[in-house]
Amino acid sequence: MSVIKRLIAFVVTAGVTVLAGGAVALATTGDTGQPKPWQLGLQPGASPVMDDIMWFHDFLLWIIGAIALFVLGLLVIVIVRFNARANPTPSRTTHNTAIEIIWTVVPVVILVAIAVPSFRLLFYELNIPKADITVKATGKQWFWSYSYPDQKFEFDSLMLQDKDRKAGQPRLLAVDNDMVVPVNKVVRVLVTGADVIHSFSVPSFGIKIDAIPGRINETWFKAEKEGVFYGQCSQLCGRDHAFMPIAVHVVSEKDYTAWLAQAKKKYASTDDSAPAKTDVAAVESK
Ligand SMILES: [Cu+2]
Repeated sequence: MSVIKRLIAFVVTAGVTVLAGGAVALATTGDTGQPKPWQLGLQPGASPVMDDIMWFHDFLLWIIGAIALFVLGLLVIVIVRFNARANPTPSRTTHNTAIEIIWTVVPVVILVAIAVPSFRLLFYELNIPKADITVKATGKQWFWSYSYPDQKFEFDSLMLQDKDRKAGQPRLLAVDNDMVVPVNKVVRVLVTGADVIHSFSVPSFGIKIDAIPGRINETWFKAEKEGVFYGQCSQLCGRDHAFMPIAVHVVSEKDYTAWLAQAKKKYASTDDSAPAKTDVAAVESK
């Protein structure tokens, strides 16, 4: 019996050590807004939704870890105590009511414990709070267009080619025209596709939603930090699927107002029904 106790103690200690190590690694994943080499865990969050997603992820990791270790412990016990040499005449027992009740009730309790925060998170993501600004993102082969319906302008956002990148702009992620939003404001994002299905995804904000032609999907985020946050089209959409990144530049309220004034001049179209200017040549020249 003491062998088993020692085994269980070892398994539990090893498990706690590994999980604690994982938690530390998760907490120290460095820069925001983009993935980094040797990154472990999720990209650091910059919105309340992503904070909750990360909490839920870590919560699940503990449960999964505990279950895996428990099953491993049982397997080790079986291997050590009930092999043919250690246990030459096996028991003929086939039923044990108490154990059968336990292995039915305990998984149900675990699933309910997971379901409650899971649904809470789902509703938090889906119930869009009163929006401060609205941006419509349209996925096109192969770039994004952002329109600010309240301001009546729209512009295209194309990936920067290597020759055009400035220092600090990440390869395959930086774009010519960032989507600009103010910090600490609820941004409602309307998402649609102009040709095929794309997907609008920004990991730091915890958002990923399909851009479907003929339909408008909506999601929201509230960026809590200033900076540039990158994402990518996350639905296979054709040849240049990998080259239509998303860059969201979160700025202060003051800078946002300044940007709006300048953007209105730069992108304004006198005719609302006119299609947005599309830089097809830049896409094709890749
Ligand atoms: Cu796409």
